Amino acid sequence: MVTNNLVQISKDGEVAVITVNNPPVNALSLGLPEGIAEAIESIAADNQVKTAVLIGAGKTFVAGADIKEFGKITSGERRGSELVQLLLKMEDCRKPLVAAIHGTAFGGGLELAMAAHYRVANPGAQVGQPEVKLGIIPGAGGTQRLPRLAGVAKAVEMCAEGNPVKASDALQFGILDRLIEGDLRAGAIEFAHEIAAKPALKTRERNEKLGTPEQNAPIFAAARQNACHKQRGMVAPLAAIDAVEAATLMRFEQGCEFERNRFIECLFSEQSKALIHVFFGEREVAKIPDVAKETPVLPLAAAAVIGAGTMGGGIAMVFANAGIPVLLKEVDRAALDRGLANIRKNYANSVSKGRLTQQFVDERLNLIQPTLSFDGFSAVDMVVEAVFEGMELKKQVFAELDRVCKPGAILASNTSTLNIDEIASSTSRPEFVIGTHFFSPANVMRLLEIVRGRASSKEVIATCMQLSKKLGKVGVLVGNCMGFVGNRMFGPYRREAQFLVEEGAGVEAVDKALFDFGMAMGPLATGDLAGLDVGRRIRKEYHQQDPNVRQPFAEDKLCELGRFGQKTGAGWYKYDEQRRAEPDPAVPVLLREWSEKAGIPQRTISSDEIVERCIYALVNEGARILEQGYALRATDIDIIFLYGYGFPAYRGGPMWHADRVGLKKVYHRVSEFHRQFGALWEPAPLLEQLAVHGRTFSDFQTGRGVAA
Ligand code: 3H9
Repeated sequence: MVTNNLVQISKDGEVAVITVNNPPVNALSLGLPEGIAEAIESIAADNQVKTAVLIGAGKTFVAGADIKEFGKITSGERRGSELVQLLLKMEDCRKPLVAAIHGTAFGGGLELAMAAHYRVANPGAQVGQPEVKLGIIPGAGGTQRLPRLAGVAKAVEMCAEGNPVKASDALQFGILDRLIEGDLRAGAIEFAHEIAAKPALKTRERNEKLGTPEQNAPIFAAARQNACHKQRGMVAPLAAIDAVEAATLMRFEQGCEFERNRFIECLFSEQSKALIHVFFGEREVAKIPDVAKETPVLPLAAAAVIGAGTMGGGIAMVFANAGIPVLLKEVDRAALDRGLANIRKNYANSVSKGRLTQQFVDERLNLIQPTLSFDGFSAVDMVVEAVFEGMELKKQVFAELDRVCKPGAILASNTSTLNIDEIASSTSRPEFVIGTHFFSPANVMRLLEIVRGRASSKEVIATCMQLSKKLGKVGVLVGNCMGFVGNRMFGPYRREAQFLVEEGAGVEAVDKALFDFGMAMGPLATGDLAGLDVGRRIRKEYHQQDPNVRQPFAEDKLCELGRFGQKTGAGWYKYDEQRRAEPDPAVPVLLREWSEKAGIPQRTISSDEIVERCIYALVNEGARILEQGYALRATDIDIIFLYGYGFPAYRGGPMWHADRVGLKKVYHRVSEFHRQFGALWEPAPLLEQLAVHGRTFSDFQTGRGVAA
């Protein structure tokens, strides 16, 4: 029996099985709630049916509302309350309904399951209310039913933080009634027989876990504090907490209305639009126009890393964490021992913070095999080179790898600045050479820039894109230009931060303005963290000092005083032994002196100008990169900045942010800065063109592949 093409009903004796079938994730697209509602009506009217099981076809139960259809709600085309009505109908059904969950019951999917009278799941399933990650809150009673099943504290945590919960935990919290090993459908039918004669419990009438105001007050206070700290600047987590609080203070219907109003407010917000862009963007970056989905990937069962410094050690941990055995090579025993000690220290920190278990760490450490020679390299499928940043040294390493590695092994460089084609030229197999630019700390940062050399083969690209997922990273393919995408854009951003303090802005004022904008850290504090000497080395190696173009000098001068940042206890700030920053009164005095000598007039600079100068410097360079084809899409640049540089996700990334501000306005400000500050601010031709034609970066998709 079929209700519509998305929902089917079959029967197993007295148990009806309602199967939802909307691949790939059974999202609640238009027609699906309606189909389930029809199915409920038909089983209610069928005298032979005593109970029903609701189950998903394919790899998952229901992963939520169809995010692509939110636009229909904001445009007024759809009310979006079909689901709310369906859930009431399900709860009111006199015949007990059992939701049978595999894969994920997320968002509207969990809301659907909670409106059933019972829930069973297989042990690998996960449940969650991840809406806040999309800048919204549950909109179909999730904040009202979840506290009734799981209690207030758990519901607040799940709705405000949005993280998934394993089936075994969900059982313990009362969200699930039973775990089913083996065949879920059969187990759910058996369960349905068992409960057939029991009452059909309505979740909305189960008030015993809602607590008292005295019990709940500290829970909500702690949740709000946590949200302000961990989800700084985001509106949805606080709205989700308000909505769960409403569940404890109001009748169910009123609570639902409260939730609905907050849901709609959030759905219309800029933050939600930005976060939905990020959700699809994260998936879009995996799509490379000239590398088909079917491109064969190379086997990747064993790897090697050259260099056990901070980056090399971190990269070895990343492979080990993904269960891939990895050789870690250094040139001398002392360096190798130092590298291993750092890895152990990093793991020990994670254990002490409760993020990893000792057993996990022991298993991972066993996968990292230290070595001083190339023995064993002939057996690995991929090598990542992470030696000191110098072309001659890298070429020597790659020539050696070419000699010792088997044909077909991928030779990757972790360079952050050097030309991949030149590195590849030292091998006889440039098609197997590629850049894999990890971000520090490699075991934490989610970005992996995959740098396409002129000769990198499609199989090698496809393998590295797939590998990024396996390693828990977001891989973004970029072209081979100086600094690739991220660092090439970050340069002008940090340059402006320096110019601003040279013109009279305070160090803390610059960092605070960008922190308040939402950046994880201010640009000057970031310099201290990375080491001011690192930037100086790169500037020395690559920048032809054109006397007609203004260059920042403050960081070079700080370096001359031995102030390299956190590692020397002083840079833009001074640091105590725990590397806690404190403003250093010596710095403004030095800055005034240097600026006076350089003849730079001092003035008061607003926080708006600070943000515009730094962020539009990013955007202008991003426009050049996009036009030159070094990034595939504006979205790719956005994802790079979110996962590699601490750009706030709720602003969608620099290019999305510029689109929302309006490219006309951005172009206008960039042109003003050009007149005021000179050549470095020349507007990118693409920015000008899009602004003049009233278009956006999102409209502009090169679709021609990344330039090699
Ligand atoms: C909500 O429910 C609001 C409610 O309170 C009710 C309001 C009234 N919609 O991630 P994958 C696509 S808000 C549309 O690569 P995986 C995805 O874009 C929603 N499309 O697979 C991709 O498309 P493509 C709350 C969706 O196995 C394809 O499916 N729910 C949706 O790595 C495969 O996805 C969520 O936030 C969707 N809801 O991971 C859950 N979900 O192939 C969001 C996925 O064209 N989804 N797609 O690129 C997820 O977390 C993951 O997709 C999931 C599967 C874990 C389910």
